Amino acid sequence: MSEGLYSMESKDFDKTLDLTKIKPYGDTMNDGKTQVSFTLPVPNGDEAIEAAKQLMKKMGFENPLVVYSKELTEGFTFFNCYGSCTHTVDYTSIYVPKVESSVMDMHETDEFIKEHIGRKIVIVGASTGTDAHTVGIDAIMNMKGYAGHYGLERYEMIEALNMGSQVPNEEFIAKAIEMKADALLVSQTVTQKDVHIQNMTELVEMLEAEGLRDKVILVCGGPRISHELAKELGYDAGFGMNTYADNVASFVAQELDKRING
Ligand code: B12
Repeated sequence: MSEGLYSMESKDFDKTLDLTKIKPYGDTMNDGKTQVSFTLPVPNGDEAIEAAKQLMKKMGFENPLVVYSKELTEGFTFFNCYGSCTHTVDYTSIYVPKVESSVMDMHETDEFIKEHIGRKIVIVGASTGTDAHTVGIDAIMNMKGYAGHYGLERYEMIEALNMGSQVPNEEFIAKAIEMKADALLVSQTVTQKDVHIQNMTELVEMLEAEGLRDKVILVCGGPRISHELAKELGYDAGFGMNTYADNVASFVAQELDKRING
């Protein structure tokens, strides 16, 4: 067997992993190989492909390659491109604020609530404002749950009400008052033009005006929500993708315990 090719390659491979300067990995360490896709508002053709390549260079990609281009509708072309990223990131200096609670399963949370709170916790949730996406809040609240994790409605020690989608902030607050909610769960999926920021901020302002903000645990979630953003907007916690009811229930139970029992 000819060993030439293989031995050459392994000798030439860059295997240096420097966590202070990481970049995308394609075939070998530090090659920076990245796939990027975008649409330009021009008809497909040689000029469009050249424009896409020039844009890739401006984005910091060396050797840009357009591997696919297709006119989506008249005057708009979609591109799939490859290139080598020239930028790096210092992984060792990264800090991501996260919700500080230990995650318990449903039974552990129910036991925790019995022991520390001594009554059912009332939780009201909704996809608020103009947002019509229900699957996220359903995943957290519906009895049957999501990906093998039961939702809040299944918890023995949680009284959960899922108000569904497109719930105006006024209605959401009115229901919270009526049910004497301990915690409010807001789901926001559409983030176009930052509509979620406006809507989430409005809720905080309305709760403050009603003198309710400190009386409830305010939690938000959605695919583009982070704990950091949630805190910035005046929420107690924020959860993003791959959240389960376990994460939320554990946080709410432990936070309520802190507030009631110190
Ligand atoms: C299904 C869907 C719809 C359905 C929704 C049906 C329904 N009953 O929900 C319909 C067709 C109605 C729809 C409409 C629209 N949609 Co839509 N939709 C989707 C789609 C395909 C899936 C979303 C979903 O169900 N995900 C599955 C759930 C389980 O994931 P999740 O929501 O992220 O939830 C998890 C976490 O985020 C978190 N979580 C979510 N909420 C909460 C809340 C709390 C309190 C906590 C703790 C955690 C939590 O936990 C969940 C479980 O882990 C996505 C694309 C995609 N593949 O994601 C687009 C998408 C979300 N839609 C999009 C858009 C633009 C729209 C429309 C504006 C389209 C239009 N021009 O009309 C409209 C908006 C209508 C409106 N007024 O809101 C964009 C949003 C872009 C953006 N960032 O703003 C997406 C990303 C598609 C895209 N790539 O463009 N959509």
